[in-house]
Amino acid sequence: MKKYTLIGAGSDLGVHVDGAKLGPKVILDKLNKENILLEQDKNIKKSQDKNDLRKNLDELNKFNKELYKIIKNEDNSCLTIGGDHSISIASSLASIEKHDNLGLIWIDSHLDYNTFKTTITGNLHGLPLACLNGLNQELSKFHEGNYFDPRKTVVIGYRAFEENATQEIENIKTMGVTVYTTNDLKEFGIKRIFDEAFKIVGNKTNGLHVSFDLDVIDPHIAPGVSVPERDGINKNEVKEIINYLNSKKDLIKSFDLVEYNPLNDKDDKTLKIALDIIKEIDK
Ligand SMILES: [Mn+2]
Repeated sequence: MKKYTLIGAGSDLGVHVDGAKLGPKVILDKLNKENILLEQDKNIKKSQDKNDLRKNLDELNKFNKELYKIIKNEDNSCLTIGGDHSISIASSLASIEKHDNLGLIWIDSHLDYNTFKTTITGNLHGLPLACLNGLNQELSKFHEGNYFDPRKTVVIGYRAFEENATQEIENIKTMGVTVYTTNDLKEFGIKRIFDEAFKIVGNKTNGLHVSFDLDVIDPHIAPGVSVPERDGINKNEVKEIINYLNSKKDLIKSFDLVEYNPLNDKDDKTLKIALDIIKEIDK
């Protein structure tokens, strides 16, 4: 079975809530496996300015540039543990640099498809997926190669409808990304939705990058995230998704597990789920 190189990406520079930067170390300490841990500079004071629509952009770029270098130089497939979702800019672009023409499956309750023009908060973890399709390149100056083709990019688990997301939805529709909602998963089942997703990303591809944001899970089950969204998927559905992904292991060139925030967790519920997912994926 394929083993991943475990990379901890301890940054919460992309989000106003603190804590996700602590996640990777907590997880990696429990796993007790060889790993590489990158942590954000402890002296950084995150931007608190409400009018700042590029919060911590320089600091984030510096962190991601370093992460990108580490993953690009790693021969093995990488399992990158976040950190907020902005770390996936580095992990997935490093992966497409190594493998070219990859597809992308983004499992998340949010679209992460804002641009610098449409973000109302300036929290940059709301922008990474748009960046991976070639928008927001100020977030990826360290990368000179190809971006992910939007027609081979799929979001699964979206449900943050109550947010002011009109512009974001407009962005993602215009680009031609396929989006499946949490309701789609509940109505049609994991297998059917993932079969379709793999058809979209998988044909004539060198493989794909999978990015799993823990906030796709219901906050009653996994409260330890920075921006929880109610009515998420349950434990069995998580299990079914991981089993499905394991059945396609050869196609998956790199994997992220992001947004674990130990400061918001209750009784280590989210930590246990994160550890289970990693143990299943990396066995
Ligand atoms: Mn996300």
